Amino acid sequence: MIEQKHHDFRNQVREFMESTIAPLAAALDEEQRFPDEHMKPLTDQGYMSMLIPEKYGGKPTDTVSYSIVVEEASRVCGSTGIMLAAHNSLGCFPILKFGSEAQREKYLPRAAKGELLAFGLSEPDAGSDAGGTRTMALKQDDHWLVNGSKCWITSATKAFATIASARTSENPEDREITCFILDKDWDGYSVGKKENKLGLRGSDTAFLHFDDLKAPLDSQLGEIGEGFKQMLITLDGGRISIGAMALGLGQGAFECALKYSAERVQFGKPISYNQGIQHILADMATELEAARLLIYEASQMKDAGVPFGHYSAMAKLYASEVGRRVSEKALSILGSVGCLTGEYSAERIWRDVKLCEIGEGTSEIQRLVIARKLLKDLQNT
Ligand code: COS
Repeated sequence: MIEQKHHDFRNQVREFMESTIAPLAAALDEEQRFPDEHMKPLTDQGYMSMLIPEKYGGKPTDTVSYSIVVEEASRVCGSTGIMLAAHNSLGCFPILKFGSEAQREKYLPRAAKGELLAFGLSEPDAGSDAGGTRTMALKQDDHWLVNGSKCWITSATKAFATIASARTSENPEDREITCFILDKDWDGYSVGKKENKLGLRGSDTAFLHFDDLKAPLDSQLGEIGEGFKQMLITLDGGRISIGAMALGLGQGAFECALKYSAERVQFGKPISYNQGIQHILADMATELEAARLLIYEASQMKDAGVPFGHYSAMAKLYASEVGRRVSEKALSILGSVGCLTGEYSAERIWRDVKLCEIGEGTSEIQRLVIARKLLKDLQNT
């Protein structure tokens, strides 16, 4: 159960998203265009700095409020939802949590001003097997020499820096992984071509390449060998935001189908008069509400400082599967018009939501994380 202040906050956020973000959503998808014009309004609202303390220029909020922002952004525009989720949870969080004071002072004020940060974990051969990183960073006298490539990077062409994982031992048996903050303007850092995607087409996804990139020694994030855990801890939080994104997308599809069912007349009455349609709408609403409760609970657990990794995996798993199911049902209710682009957002949502079952860990990985926790708890009883 969330507090009244969160309901009030949602109303404010919804008004902003509907007036400022929604009008461009269909065009961004159609043109595969990143919404540069949205960055200032989102920054002014504080949505680019929800996890950044005030001393670095941020407007920090609790995690329920952050989830509401990602949910409401995604309700009208999935591409904006994923950009916010990646920047806050995967870009700002690890610098705040694991960075030195100098790193926080260097990066967080820029991030709070709306300059994007990216997160480089995935590689062509290291997806679910996040520890299979092949990118190498070898320590030289006065720098790290970084070589490798990262793929599926959200905001890759826009981000001014990326938190990237790399192996720091030449011994292939050794899984020593360390994280680095790599600046876009360093020699050897380059961005591949923007991907042409099924959904979230307004979000900016590309490869990053590091070719003999000489990173200063102080680009190292935290301790040597701690990178894998840092990445997984970061994903524990990020998965709440991907759940919130799926929830917002599903909510958008549901509202579209509900409204249409009350307007569309067949056999002399709106199709919503049919019990068959009513039952589908009831299931959609119930599943969305259950997903919402899981996401807010995971958010509250994170803020309470209790272990929440298995819970964020549950929230992401459930919300992303609900988002997919709900958007598919919305298409069925809309029928042929649902398959057209333009007037109704259902087909765009159906394409956008699929990524929520893949990004930041597939549904299979979420089940693995949850099952490991269940079995570990059993062992400890
Ligand atoms: N937080 C902190 N530490 C964690 C952790 C977490 N959430 N999960 C695992 N660890 C620790 C383990 O405790 C273990 O520590 P020790 O070596 O000290 O014992 C270490 O990390 C290795 O863990 P494990 O052996 O479980 O690693 P696996 O290689 O089996 O991988 C999974 C575990 C599959 C859960 C992990 O690789 C994963 O989440 N993969 C999906 C990655 C992903 O989401 N990719 C998409 C990125 S899109 S941005």
